[in-house]
Amino acid sequence: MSADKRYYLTTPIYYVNDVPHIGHAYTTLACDVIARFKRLDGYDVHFLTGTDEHGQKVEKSAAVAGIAPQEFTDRVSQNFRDLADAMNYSHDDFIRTTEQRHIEASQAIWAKLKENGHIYLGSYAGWYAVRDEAFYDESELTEGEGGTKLASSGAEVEWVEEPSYFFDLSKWQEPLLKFYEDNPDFIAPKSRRNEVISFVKGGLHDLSISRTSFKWGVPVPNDPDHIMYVWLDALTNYITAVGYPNTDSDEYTKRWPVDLHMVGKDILRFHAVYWLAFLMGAGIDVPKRVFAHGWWTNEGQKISKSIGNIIDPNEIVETYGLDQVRYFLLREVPFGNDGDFSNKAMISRINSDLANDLGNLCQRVLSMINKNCDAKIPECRPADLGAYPVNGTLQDAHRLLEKVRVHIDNQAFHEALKEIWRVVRDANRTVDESAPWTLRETDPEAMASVLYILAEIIRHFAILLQPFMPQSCAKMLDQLAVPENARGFSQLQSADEEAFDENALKAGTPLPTPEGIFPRFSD
Ligand code: ME8
Repeated sequence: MSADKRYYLTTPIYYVNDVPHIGHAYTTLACDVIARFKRLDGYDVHFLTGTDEHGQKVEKSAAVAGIAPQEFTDRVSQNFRDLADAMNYSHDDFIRTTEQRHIEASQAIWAKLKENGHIYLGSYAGWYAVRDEAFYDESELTEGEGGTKLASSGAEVEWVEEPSYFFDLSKWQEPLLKFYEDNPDFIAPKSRRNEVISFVKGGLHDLSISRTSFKWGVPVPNDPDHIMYVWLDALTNYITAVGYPNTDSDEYTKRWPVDLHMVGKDILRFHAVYWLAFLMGAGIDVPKRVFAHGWWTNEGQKISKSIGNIIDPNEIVETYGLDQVRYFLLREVPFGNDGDFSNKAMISRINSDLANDLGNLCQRVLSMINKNCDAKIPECRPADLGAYPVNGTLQDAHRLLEKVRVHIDNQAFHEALKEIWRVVRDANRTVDESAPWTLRETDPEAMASVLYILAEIIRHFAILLQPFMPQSCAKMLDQLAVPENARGFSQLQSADEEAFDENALKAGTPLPTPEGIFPRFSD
């Protein structure tokens, strides 16, 4: 496979102290859709997710649970793997930062940074927020209740004073700014790129990258009194997973640099500033792109364990169905913006787009074929091609892949779905205009042609929508008797052909009895 047909993408690795909620499900879902899309489009994909298991926050949570940190992380990391199964994610690897391969990689990047002269020993005195696992300047703090001090994220900070190794981040301001300028698509969306640039322009301080006041982390090479700062350890997971420090290995040379780091807006700075500088310092190629998506709230409120309004993905999947949830999350909110989850919005989206538009189209076309065409794929008379309104819709369906591909490459999932739905709605309109039920009386062969064309249109939708709704599309393709090995994007017809190509549905193929795929919900 040629080098440009490879795609490596990652999710953040999630802190194991939290219960997985809709926010975590969202980021990994977005990556899952891209991974599935690229595979169907002929790419050799590597899709990585996992859990971030070191640091003070996890150590504290384990102490509260009354068990050793390793036992605690073994238990709670499983929650994230269960979520991955429940959401039907297709990741190729699930990394845990407590694994030996990762400890070795983290120590290796540290040694490289040290060897290249970017690490020095000093002592840290300043503010630290355990919740964010981040250091803050006095100027960034506000006064909280009872005289506490709060970081800009709302997390409480504590004063930390201890010996620490530092990374010479202050020296990277100019190289970083030059990199952002030379690579305008590195940070997306644009508004977030501007935020990062102004942060870096504001000046960078050297970064404390080791701690001595607790133990739960990767030991610093040759100085085991120190453990590595959890973010340096965590970010390194992205190269651990492709075999670092074995940079000559096939896996590493094939996969790195990564094509896309998908993150939430809360952790963009760590990826687009610190990670970039660490990699540059270690002489490692840098990522091609970082996309920072927006934040979900629940019925207008911030999602938080303390408020008790966490949306459990398992519960909404149970209520609405897995593919319905997958569709809603990526269709409802322009990817990159913040979004609000509400049951009302979910029901309205499912009913209008899935039940009324796509579901109804499939149901009416497949039932007509079942009743009037002996439950077999009908024949399309060449003379009828171009003669009925459904033909225009067929041409539009042929053009969809090209358009949708661009949106997926821009991580514009909502645009990709909108593009497909324009044609889905059009298909419902042109069935009415082509009126196969009237043709049944006047010209049954023309009715067969119209139904064949509609079945071909549905085949295109079902193949294209697989990344978003894998199970439902599999049902749609089963109902059209499309073999499992004929469901890739290479089976879609390209726009410039006049007649049907060899991948089109074969007349005479027997079809199963149609079944509804997207039930309506009462509002
Ligand atoms: O930050 N809306 O882990 P984390 C949308 N371990 N996305 C949300 C969300 C919400 N309300 N809440 C969480 C960490 N997320 C580090 C990452 S990476 C080397 C280390 C998603 O468990 C979003 O992707 O706090 C966010 O960036 C991530 O969960 C934070 O997960």
